[in-house]
Formats: sequence, structure tokens, C-alpha cells
Amino acid sequence: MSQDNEYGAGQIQVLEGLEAVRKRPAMYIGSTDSRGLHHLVYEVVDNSIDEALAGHCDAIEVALHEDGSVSVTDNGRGIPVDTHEQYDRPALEVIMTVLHAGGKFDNKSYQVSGGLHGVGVSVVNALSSELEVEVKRDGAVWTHRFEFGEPQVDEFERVRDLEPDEDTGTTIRFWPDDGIFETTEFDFKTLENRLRELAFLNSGVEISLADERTDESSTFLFEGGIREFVEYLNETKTALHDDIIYYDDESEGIEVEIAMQATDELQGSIHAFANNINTREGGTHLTGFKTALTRVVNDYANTHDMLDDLDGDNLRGEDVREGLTAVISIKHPDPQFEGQTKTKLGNSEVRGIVESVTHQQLGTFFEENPDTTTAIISKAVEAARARKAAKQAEELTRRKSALESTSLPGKLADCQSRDPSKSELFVVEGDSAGGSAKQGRDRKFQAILPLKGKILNVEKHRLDRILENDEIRALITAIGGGVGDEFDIEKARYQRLILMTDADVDGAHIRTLLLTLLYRHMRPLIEAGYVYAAQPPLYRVRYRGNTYDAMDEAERDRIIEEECNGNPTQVQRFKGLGEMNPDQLWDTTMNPENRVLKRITVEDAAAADRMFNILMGDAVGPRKQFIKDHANDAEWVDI
Ligand code: 0RA
Repeated sequence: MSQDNEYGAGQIQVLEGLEAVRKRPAMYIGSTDSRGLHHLVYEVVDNSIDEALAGHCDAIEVALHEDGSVSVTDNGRGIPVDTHEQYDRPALEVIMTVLHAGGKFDNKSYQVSGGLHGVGVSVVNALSSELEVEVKRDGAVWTHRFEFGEPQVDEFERVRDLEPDEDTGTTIRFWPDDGIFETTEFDFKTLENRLRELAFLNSGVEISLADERTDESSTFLFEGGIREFVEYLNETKTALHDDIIYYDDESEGIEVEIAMQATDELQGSIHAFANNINTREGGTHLTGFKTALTRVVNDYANTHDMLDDLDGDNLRGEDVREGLTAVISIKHPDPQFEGQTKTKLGNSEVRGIVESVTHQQLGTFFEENPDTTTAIISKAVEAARARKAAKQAEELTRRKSALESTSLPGKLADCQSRDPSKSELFVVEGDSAGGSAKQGRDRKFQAILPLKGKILNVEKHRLDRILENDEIRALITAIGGGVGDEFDIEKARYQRLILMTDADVDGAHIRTLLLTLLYRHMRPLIEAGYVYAAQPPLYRVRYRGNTYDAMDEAERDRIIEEECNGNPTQVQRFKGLGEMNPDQLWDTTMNPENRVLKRITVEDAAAADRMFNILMGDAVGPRKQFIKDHANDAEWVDI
């Protein structure tokens, strides 16, 4: 590369662009925590998926290397290596260094561009201490290398000729910059979940993940696409009909694909995607689907006299969706994402398109498949009947007055603060730990609610039944925002809800029950990041008048080695929270100065949904397997 290129206007522009990314990384990838880190991989994979959507690639391999780098290899056309006219530099270099250059480069073949942030690989490059590209195209293998986004002079190289039978493609390998990211450790399970989802959403593309650190690996290839996604989501549930209902359509350049199957569950689970992005906040595609679904079901039920038991009432959307598992996937040339987390599809034309394709195609399916349709509608009628019965018994009024009343539960030791942003509620397992927590706390801002034994398994019961459980009512009343559809996060009395359970199997079970309750009936609390798990230490080591607490065995051993020269005077194992005296509990687990809290996130609604079904549902086999698989996995309750 010549000096001119080095310091030309184009190069200065590039450096400024990369500098902007490094200065405000969160603006481009959302955050610099573990989530942001994993985003880097998704961003690179998205480019390969785009290549697959354009019809040029059917295999993508992700590898986690022992040196902390990740590589993504695809068998697409390869990033162009010829000279980019406008920049007078290798196109490869432009794509890797100019913000947003990747997609714009060849707009026609890039009809649909995925990626939540849609920022392009140049952002990954800017946030990597090192990045290597290998391209196979134009009859040769080419490599290039970058550091902190900057092309390394003279390292753009034509390495060798391609073998006659050798495939074209691209490999991008990068080392995330540890000066930018809070953590640079990739998590196999997190990547596996997203890659599985991408494989479901892009049928026929084989996506594999290999972890060279542990030799774990997974390969996903679903010829059935989102039909297989629905099958997977329903693996642990009882379906009401054998077939997976599926239809698709393309109009105005917008592709629509929908798959669904009804189950005997009380909970419905509809997952909507736009350009492979999980639109958790919903949007026009979801609204269009719901509207048409309710209408088609009511049309059929009415013409077939199936609503006699409902005194002429129609089915409500919620009745029809009870126990329904559905996946909606649309691909749009220019998606507009809105909402708090930019995961709500805003394009208004999509609503009518999804509505009309659902109306037509689902209507036809119903007419042609009366047995399946009857199974679905009978379930909806049952749901409607239960809903009406509950109302008749004035359950709803009772719920309102009982749960929104100002009288707080007797077991609650409330805090003095009335400012939710400063108040925390510790939900504590057992009366004895509850007692210690009450004595040890800072009553100014810390409230304690002891819960006795196990709460009701909320997965198994409708809301009216759940609300009969005293422990659950105490929790709901203490939080103060109501429950279910009526839950109002603005009314929550605490913006930290800290689950404090023992570090043993029972404790994990109780925490899972509590999380299920929160996930199903007060989900906004989790979405807002208000829910935490306390992390009480497991060991206390004493040496020469000092005490050290350890969260696990590894930390205990490190302390003994490094702090106590190999000989502690005493090692205490905390068997449970109840064993700690109030001071110890305050010191180790409650004092904001010392404690470690783990924030609970809805990282992947589909995965969490599946976990709750496995853990809480009827099928025993998958549950045992799941617990076995995750026995040593500290992350498994981290929904
Ligand atoms: C721009 C243009 C073309 C392909 C690509 C980018 C491309 C980028 C990535 C990133 C990862 N894998 C990729 N594969 C392809 C098309 C060039 C042509 O017309 O051949």
C-alpha cells in the first residue's frame, strides 16, 4: 500500500469512523458486557447468513479457539478482494473498515440484512485487538490482518491458487479487545442457543459451533425450518394434534412464514421474528397474526355451531392462544425496529400482509383439516368457559381487592424508604434465614419477606388457582404491582427484588419456582432488570485475625494458597443461609458494599420457555436429562 493511501482523505475518514466506535461502543453494539461481546459473533454470523439468504452459502462454522478468539467460516462467494473504485483500496479493506459498507456494497444481492444493530463487520473489527480474514475467491486464497480496526500495511496478501475443487468462502477470526469489554470469555450455551435459532429460521443452512476449549460441539441443520422450531418448542409438551400447521407467502418483497401447533398447556408461546431478530416486544407482524387467528377461529366455530356453551359469545384472542405454540418469521427489505430495546417491528404495511395471508391460508387449512381444527377450537372453548366461570365466581373482583389492597402481608418486614428506586425486597427461603435477614438488614432501604418451604408450581395452574396460595399472595402484595395482564411495573414498591435461597438443590428449586412465577406473571420485572439472585458465599476462611469469604471451592483454594500461605487457621462451610448469624448475613450477602448479586435476564425467551416447561412440566424424562446436563452449570437458572 502506498503512502498516499495511508494518509489520504479516505483513510482519515476510516480512522475517524473506527475511533467513534471505540469511543462509544455501546452505541453500536448495545453494551460492553457479556451480551455485547456475544453480539460481535452474531454480527459476523449475520453477514454469512445474508450470503446464505442471497443463495450463495449453505454452511457456516463458528469455532471458539483456545487463545480466546472466535472464527466464523462460510462457503459463500467470499468478500470481494478487487479494488474498490471509490476508495481506491481493496474492497475487503473497505468492508472491514468503513461503517455500514458491508451491506450497501452490493445492495441487490443483499435484499435482506439481518443483525439487530445491523452495524456491519467493521464494528467488530474496530472492537477487536486483532482480526484476520481469509477469503477464497477469484481463483485464489487471500488474507488480510487488522489491529484495533486498522489494516496492517502490506498484510493484504494473495497466498496461493485455489485448488480446482476448492470451495469459495470467507473466514473471519477476531480477538475481542479486552480494553473495551468487561469480559472476553465466550459462553458456549449462549452461542449455541442463538445459532440453533438461526438454523431454525434459515432452513437448509447448516450452522455448527465447535468449542476447542472443551471439545464440545453442535451442528444444526433443519430442512423443515420453523416447523421444526415448533416441534422443538413442543418437545416436552402434549400436542393436541399431530400435524404442525405451516404456511408461507411473499408479497411486496416481504416474506412471511408461520408455523404452529396447539398443546394442552395453559400458557401460550408465540415467538415472532423479523429478519432473524427475535422481536420480543412484538410489533405489526404479531398483531396481524393475532387479529386474523382470532377471526378465523371464530368464523369456523360459528359456522360449525361450536360456541353453544358460551351463550353466543365469541372466543377471545386469549382463549384461542391458550396453549398455542407458534413461530412467526418475516423477512423485510427495510425493517423498522422500535420500542425500548428496539425489538418491536414497526412497519405498518406488515400488519395487513400477515393478517391477510393468515386469514386466507389458515382458513383454507381449517376447512381441509376438520379434526385438527376441532381439537384447537375445543381447547379454546374450554379456556373461554374457565374464564367465564372464574369471572362469575367473582374471582376477578376478589383478586383485585385482595392483591391491590393497601394492607401488606404480616410476614413482610418492610423498609422505611418509599422510593422504589432505592428500595430492595429480599425474598428469603425459610423462617430462620428470614429472622437473620431481618436482624442483619439496613431497615432504611431493605425489606425482608420470608417464604416458607416451596411455593406452588405455577406452571400447572391457571391464575385463579395460583392466587389462592398464601406465599404467592404475600409476594404479590409485597411487590404491589398486581399480577398477570394487569401487572403494572410503575406500581412496584421495589426496584430490586433479591431472591435469597440456599446454595443447594432445594434452594435452586425454590429459586426456579420463584423465577417461573415472575417470568409467567410479572415478566416486566425481569425485563426491567429488577430481579436478582443473591450469591451467599459457601466458605469462610480465617487466618491470623482476617476472614475471607469464598463463593466456591476454587476461590476457597485460591484464598488458602494466596492469602494464608497454604495454612488457614479455620475453614467454615456455610451449609445454608440459616446458619449464618445476622452480622455474617449482612456482611457477606446483603451489604451493598461487599455482596455479589447476579442479575436475572430474559436472555432468550424461547430458551427460557423451554427450560420452564422441562423443569416444571409433566414430562419426567426430559426433566431428568436436563437437570443431569446442567447439574454443574451455574448459569442454568439465569433465564
Ligand atoms: C460484499 C459483496 C459480496 C459479498 C460479501 C460482501 C460477503 C461478505 C461476507 C462476510 C462474511 N461472509 C461474507 N460473504 C460475502 C458479493 C460479491 C460478489 O458479487 O461476488
